[in-house]
Amino acid sequence: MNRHQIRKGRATQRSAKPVSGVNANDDSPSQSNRLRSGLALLLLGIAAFAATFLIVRLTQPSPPSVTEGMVWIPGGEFTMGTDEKQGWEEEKPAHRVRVGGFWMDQTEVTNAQFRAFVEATGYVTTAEKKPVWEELRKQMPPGTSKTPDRNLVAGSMVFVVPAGAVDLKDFSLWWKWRPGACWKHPEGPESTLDGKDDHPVIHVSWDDAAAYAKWAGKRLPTEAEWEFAARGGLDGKTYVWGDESAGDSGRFANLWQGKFPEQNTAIDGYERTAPVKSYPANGYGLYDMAGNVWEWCADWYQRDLYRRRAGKGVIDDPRGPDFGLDPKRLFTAQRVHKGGSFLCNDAYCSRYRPSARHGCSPDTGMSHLGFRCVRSAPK
Ligand SMILES: [Ca+2]
Ligand SMILES: [Cu+2]
Repeated sequence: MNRHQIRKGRATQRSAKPVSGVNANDDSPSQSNRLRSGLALLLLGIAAFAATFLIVRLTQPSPPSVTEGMVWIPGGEFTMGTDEKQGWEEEKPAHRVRVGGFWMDQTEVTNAQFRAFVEATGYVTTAEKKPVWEELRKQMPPGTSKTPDRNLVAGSMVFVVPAGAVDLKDFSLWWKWRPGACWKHPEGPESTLDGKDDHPVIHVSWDDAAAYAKWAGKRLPTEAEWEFAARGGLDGKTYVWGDESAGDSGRFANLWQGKFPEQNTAIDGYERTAPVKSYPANGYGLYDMAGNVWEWCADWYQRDLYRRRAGKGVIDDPRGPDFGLDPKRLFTAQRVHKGGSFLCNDAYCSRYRPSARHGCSPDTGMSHLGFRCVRSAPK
């Protein structure tokens, strides 16, 4: 889905259906003068540390030190995609891929982290800008008539719980274009981030995520890096924690319990986003690699990519295709996102598995879509 299909849907709404120690192990010296000189050294040390700390603080602006809140992902060979029954067509077939080591954010980028970026740079996100018709038009079939100006308003896609049971084939029944929705106002203009500093930032487009990453001295992960990291060293498992289905247990991740999309029992404690680190980390110490929010990857999305990789042996550090192409949406180039969200459940999409993948136009923001960053190993 993209901003524009929705807007196009609005335009024709009346006629058709819209759309992240030090070990103090020194024993006490037996003589008091040793103790005194030791104490003096310690105080000196503290003073020197404080001075250095201040200098660093004052001379280095906002971006945090590059590996703060990150973990080292060792890299290696793994099985990407899946042949399992739960897998969707675009996840098949399973194939062998090798990635090099890299640093990865332990958590999804939070509202507090994103705010630091916006305050330091004055960055304005895609969802806060009035859409430009000339840009939208490139994503539509030739000859599409102009979207009325009244529909060209800043906003984003918000998940809205429908009043009752709905046709699961029609996502426009629970995804609503909401003018004024953006990262600061996740449910619409009246909503705020109060109490949500440690929740993942949402309503960020791919462009917004890439801009944040650049500012932080990082980059978005490739799809292969993301999936390798998500698996946490468990090769060929269905879930990031192993083989046990999450079901309605609410134990493993922030997912959907109850009947999607009209009834959310939130047994896991959260109806929408959850603070990062609310659920157990995977084998590499990464949190929320399943559920909570989808995460943008660097790659362009092509639905049939894995079929074209089949039989080609181990693929080395793939960077994705040169352009995005989904045969079902010919005019909309898409970027990959991974990991599923708080909306995922087995009955509807089951896309909280590490092999699951999805595409979205780079200018789209949604209330279940965020990101995290990686950093290449120093050469
Ligand atoms: Ca939940
Ligand atoms: Cu899902």
